[in-house]
Amino acid sequence: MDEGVKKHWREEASRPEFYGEPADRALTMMRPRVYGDTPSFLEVAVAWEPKDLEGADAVFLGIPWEADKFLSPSSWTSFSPAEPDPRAIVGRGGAHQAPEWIRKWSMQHSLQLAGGYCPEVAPDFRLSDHLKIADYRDVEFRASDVEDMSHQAIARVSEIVRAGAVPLVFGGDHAITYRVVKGISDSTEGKIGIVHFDSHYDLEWGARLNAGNQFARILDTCRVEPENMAMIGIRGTGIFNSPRMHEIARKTGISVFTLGDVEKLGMEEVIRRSIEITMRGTDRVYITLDVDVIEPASFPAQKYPDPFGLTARQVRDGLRTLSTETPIAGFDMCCIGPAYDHMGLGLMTACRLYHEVLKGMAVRKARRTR
Ligand SMILES: [Mn+2]
Repeated sequence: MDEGVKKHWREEASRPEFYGEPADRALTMMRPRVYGDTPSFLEVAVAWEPKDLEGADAVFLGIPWEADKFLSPSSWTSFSPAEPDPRAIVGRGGAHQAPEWIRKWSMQHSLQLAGGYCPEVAPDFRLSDHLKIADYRDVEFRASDVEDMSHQAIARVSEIVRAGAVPLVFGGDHAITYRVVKGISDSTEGKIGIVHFDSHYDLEWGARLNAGNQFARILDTCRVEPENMAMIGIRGTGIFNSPRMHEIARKTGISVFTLGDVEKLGMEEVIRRSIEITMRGTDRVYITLDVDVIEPASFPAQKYPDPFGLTARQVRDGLRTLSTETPIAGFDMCCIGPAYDHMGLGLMTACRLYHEVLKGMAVRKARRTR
């Protein structure tokens, strides 16, 4: 190694700025916490009230809601506070624990140290140079009260949207998607398209809100048309899919890309078509990701695992293109079961997928302002 370079390196490394922020601040205990010892996502600034959202581009929000808990492989209950059973086979619980654990695993990407440095985008690209990001903590609600949770979640999402920011949400089970889209739809103008990554159609119909009928609610009460909706990764032999659900998708005009379609066409082409579908006559695209669409070997933290899913890399590529090429209305990831993870594998991947959406938004903004 050149002696001059070596000397420069040694001197640079001794400066606090080498890590992006003064080291004494970065290493202090006074780092952002949303509750207890739980850091904010990526240790971004915590928003305590609506005025803290001013000027933000992206705002994280947790909705730690889970209903329909399973008590054993053969029985389940609605709105029970039961804790997840690590031995559960059919019914795995604990999606309400995901917001806390995603935030904890996000510390390894903390913006406090390197500002969200992304050398794969450009040698000098940092998230914090392009986006103002905040964490608006978790929605609070009366335990097991789905209506109270709905009202609280819709209100918090509306505050984020009215501040001009994009809500990036930690579920919860898939019921939370209705509240996020409703909050966006109620506080903005224009139509919204939806990209839905899932192994399940989730096309149930029912008066009581749950994690399988959220899209019927969305299509019925939000500014979203079935023709602007694309489902990606539908597969499997699970109990939640049926030929009749496929028929409903076809009749309403929802576009379905099964796992077989993705394998045949490639993710790039599926995303290209999904952008066409979801942006036709709309202003923005909402993305919802049920993690059971991903191969469970690389994402064990799942409530409804099924082998041979999409690879985490395919999902990453899809999120990357969607967030870079379209104006995102919002994003949520749901049905994560931290109790079933292995050495943080799934939670780490979840963090990176949120990171990917932020990166896409930052690249898009940098392009616009250049
Ligand atoms: Mn699913």
